[in-house]
Amino acid sequence: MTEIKIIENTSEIAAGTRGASLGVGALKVVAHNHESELFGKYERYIVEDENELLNRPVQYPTAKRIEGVVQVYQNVSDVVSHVLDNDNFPLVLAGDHASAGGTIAGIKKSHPDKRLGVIWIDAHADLHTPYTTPSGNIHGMPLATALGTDNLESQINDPVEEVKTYWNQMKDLNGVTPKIQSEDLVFIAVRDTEKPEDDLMERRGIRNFSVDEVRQKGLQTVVTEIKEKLSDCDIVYVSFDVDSMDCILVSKGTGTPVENGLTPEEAEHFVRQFSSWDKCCCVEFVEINPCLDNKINKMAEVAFDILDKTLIDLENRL
Ligand SMILES: [Mn+2]
Repeated sequence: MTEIKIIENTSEIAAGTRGASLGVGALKVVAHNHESELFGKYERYIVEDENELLNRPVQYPTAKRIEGVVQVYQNVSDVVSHVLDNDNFPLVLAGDHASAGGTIAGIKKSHPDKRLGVIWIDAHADLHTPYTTPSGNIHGMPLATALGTDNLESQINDPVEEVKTYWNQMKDLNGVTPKIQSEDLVFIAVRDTEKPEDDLMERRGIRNFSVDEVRQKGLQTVVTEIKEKLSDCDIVYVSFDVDSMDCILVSKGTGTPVENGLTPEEAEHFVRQFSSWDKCCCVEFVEINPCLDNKINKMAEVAFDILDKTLIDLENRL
C-alpha cells in the first residue's frame, strides 16, 4: 500500500536572506495551534543540511556555498528516491528552493526511464546558472540543473574552475542529464525574472501561465491546459514556492516576496488539483521564512491550510 512520507529539509544555504530553515518549524507551530495531528500522523524523514556553512565566509561569489548545495542535492535525492523505491509518496517540506533540484534528481534516480513533467508554481523562474546570476544565490538555479543547461548564450560571469566542477556535479547527479525536457516544464505565476532567464525561456519555448492569464482563462481551464501539455509525461512533480502568492494579500514571510501574485485560494486550487492527478509522484512546499513575516506567522498559516487539504486529497487518491 502506498503511504505518504513527509520529508523535512531545513537547508537554507542557497537563499539570499536567512530564516528559511525555520519554515518547517513555523508550519509545526501552526499545526499545534490548530490542534492538528498532521506532523504525528505520517512517518517523517529528516534531511541532513549544510547550514553550518552560513557561519563561514563565502568562497564562490558566483555560486554561494555551492560546495554545500552539492551535498544537499545528494542528501535530498537519496531520501526522495528511497521513499519512491518503497512505493511510497514523498511530500517534501523544504527551506530554500535550491534543493528542489535534488528532489528532481531523486525522482529520476528512481524512475530513470520515465518522462518527468514539472509544474513550478513560483514568482521566479529559478533558471539562473553560475554563468548568468547577478546575485550568486543558488535558490535561483535549480531548474537550470534539471534542464542541464549553463545558458552560456546569456553569460555575464566567469566562474572559477571549482564552481564549474560542483555545478556539473549538480547537473549530472545520478547520471541522468538532462533530467527534464523544456517542453515538460510549466510555470505558474512567474513574474519576477531577469534577462538571462527570459532569454532562456524564449529560446526554449518554456510556458508560463501568468497571474493575468489565470484570471482571464479561469483556474479550471488552466489546469486542463497544463494537464494536456504534460499528457505525454509518465510522472509529474509539483513544486510550490509560497512566493507565488501575493505578498500584500498574504505576507512577506518568504525570502523574495513579490506583489501581484496568486491569491491563497488560487494557489490552493492548483496545488490540490495537480496533487490529485494520478501522474503526480511528489509534491514540495518551499520558502516559508517566519523571520521575514510582517504578519507574525501568516505565511505559514496560509501554507499549512493548503498543506492540510493537499494531504487529505492525497490520502483519498493513493
Ligand atoms: Mn523558487
